[in-house]
Amino acid sequence: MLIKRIKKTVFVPALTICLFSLACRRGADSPASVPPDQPSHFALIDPAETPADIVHAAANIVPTPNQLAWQEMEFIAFTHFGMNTFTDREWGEGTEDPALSNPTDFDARQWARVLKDAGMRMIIVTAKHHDGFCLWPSRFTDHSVKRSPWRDGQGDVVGEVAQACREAGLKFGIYLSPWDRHEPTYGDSPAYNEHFCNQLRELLSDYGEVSEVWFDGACGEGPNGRRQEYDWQSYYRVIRELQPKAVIFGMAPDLRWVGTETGYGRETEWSVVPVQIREKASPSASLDDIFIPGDMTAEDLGSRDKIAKARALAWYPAETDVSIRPGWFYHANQDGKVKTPEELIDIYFSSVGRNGVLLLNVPPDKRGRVHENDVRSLMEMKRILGGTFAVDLADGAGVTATSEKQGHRAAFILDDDQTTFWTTPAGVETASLELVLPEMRSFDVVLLQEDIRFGQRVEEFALAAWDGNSWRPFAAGTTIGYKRLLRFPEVVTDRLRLTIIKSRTSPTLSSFGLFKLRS
Ligand code: FUL
Repeated sequence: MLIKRIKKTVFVPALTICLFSLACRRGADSPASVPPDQPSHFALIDPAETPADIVHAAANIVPTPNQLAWQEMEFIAFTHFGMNTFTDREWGEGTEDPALSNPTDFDARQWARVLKDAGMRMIIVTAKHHDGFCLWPSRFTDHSVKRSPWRDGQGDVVGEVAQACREAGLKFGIYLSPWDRHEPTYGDSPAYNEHFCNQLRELLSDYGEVSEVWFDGACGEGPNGRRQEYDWQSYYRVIRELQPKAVIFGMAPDLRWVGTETGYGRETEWSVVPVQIREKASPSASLDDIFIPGDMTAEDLGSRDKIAKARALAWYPAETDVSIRPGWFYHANQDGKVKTPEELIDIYFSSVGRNGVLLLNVPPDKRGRVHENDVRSLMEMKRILGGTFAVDLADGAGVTATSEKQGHRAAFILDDDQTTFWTTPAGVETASLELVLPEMRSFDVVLLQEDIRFGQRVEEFALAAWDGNSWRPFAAGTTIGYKRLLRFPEVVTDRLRLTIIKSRTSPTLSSFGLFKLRS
């Protein structure tokens, strides 16, 4: 990574650039990029706050440790598997005979091996989809693997996947559909909420560490014609109590749905966005207590215009889910429609490369194995991405950081043992970073990362290369966030410049890398 090299090769204009130690950064007199008050993952907005105050607040909202750990996984797997795999459907009715669920060669270790080899860091298994069939032997229903001939009714898909993840060093997550078309109490709101919490308790107590709990918002009519009112707050309480390191997706305040199932995030993707909260929220309430799940599918979620109208702002990053096949579940007639490596790579650049986490669904087949066609696409994707990111062409570069404030050149390069990052003094929101490469190099991918431990700040940036006579622009963008990947026609140069044109407060970067896309 470039990070390490910056430490060795940085050169700085005398008097204008300061090197700070980690201790200084975390101390009471921390540099400008650290807000004076305790950084938080959400903020209530007082109606008296000016737009400038709100921008400042937004710029200093930070991820929780759980959100940060989730973001750093970057690429994670979904495995839709269950009754629909055997009935060839996407949504079951809840009336299916459990005997139908009977994989012939179930092998969770094969799932873990393939998905890990593909570069994914976690598997989220569909413990229960909308049809209500449970892939673990729940004590609270008979509609489960207990009544399947598979392993003589002694099988436990959730348990085997959890174990395979542990062995492979993968994180493990669960999808538990609140909408349950089988469960008789569904629609009798208090009774079903209790049933759902019981199932959550089982899953979160019996299978070791769970790193993500996935809730979608689907909510159909109950069998008695009534609509189920989900008690989200009680669900969050169970999860926080039993798995304090887990993040909750979707109808919860930790992770938001990116808004499409295409795998493509927004060009401008803010992790700090307005969220809906209950009226009369007390200033001491936790976000869990006051959060109301809302529609987060709009194109613009976090611009200055949007945050100016917010009552509350939260670190609420995007998870980008998509299936490797047209359906979420396996269908033999889609064996020829597995996404190509090129399509998967385009999705990777448009999700991970746009400040999101890519949640790629790879649905095991009726054998209970990841199908050969899916394996082939995934391995080829991995080969190309692995080759691309193996060599950072910014390695060995000299780095100069400058910024303009009232005519004075000033910038900070902050350094510690784990990471090097770059920021500017208080009030300096435009700046540039110049890389001088050891020789002419050709590249067609730029990687940028903000150090999101301090928040997300950059609103606009541009890149230019020196062609011997002048600076030639070759790429530009808006948000960076945790990671931004840009592709462009090949550039050959030994000098390039990143300009932060606009940011919400001192821009703070952790990486600047250059790569050549492999074929
Ligand atoms: C949706 C569900 O209805 C789909 O079947 C699938 O599970 C997808 C990931 O979430 O809400």
